Amino acid sequence: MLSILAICLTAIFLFTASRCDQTVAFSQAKNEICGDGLDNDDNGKSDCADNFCAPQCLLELTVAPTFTTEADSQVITGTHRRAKNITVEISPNPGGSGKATLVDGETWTFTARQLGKVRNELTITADDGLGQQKTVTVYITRVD
Ligand SMILES: [Ca+2]
Repeated sequence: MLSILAICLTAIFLFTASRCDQTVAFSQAKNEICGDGLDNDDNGKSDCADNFCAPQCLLELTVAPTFTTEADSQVITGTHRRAKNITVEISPNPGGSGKATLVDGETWTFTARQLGKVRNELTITADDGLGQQKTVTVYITRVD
């Protein structure tokens, strides 16, 4: 009776040992690296097109506060982050609306022309080319 029990324990030990010898492979999760131009996590989207990069890819737009003028034109400047295009719509619109010039990676400039002696509303819109837009509205009043 004792020898039968020993055989059973050996069988149990062998079964357990064979499970411990199994190799289990874990694949390491890949994260998107924002700004390298590659789809690092293989979800079909790279950099700012990938939601993983959303915090680093927020579009920002600021306007410097200089909005009273004694001439018919006013240079407006500001800063941006990630803007590919900035447009300025002026109402009323005697001098025309247009695109701001992106001076470098962080600043922009626009010259508003033929400002009438009225309160001019400027709607400044930045676009990142990936579907994000940010708009700031400012006013210029010509006082001469
Ligand atoms: Ca990706």
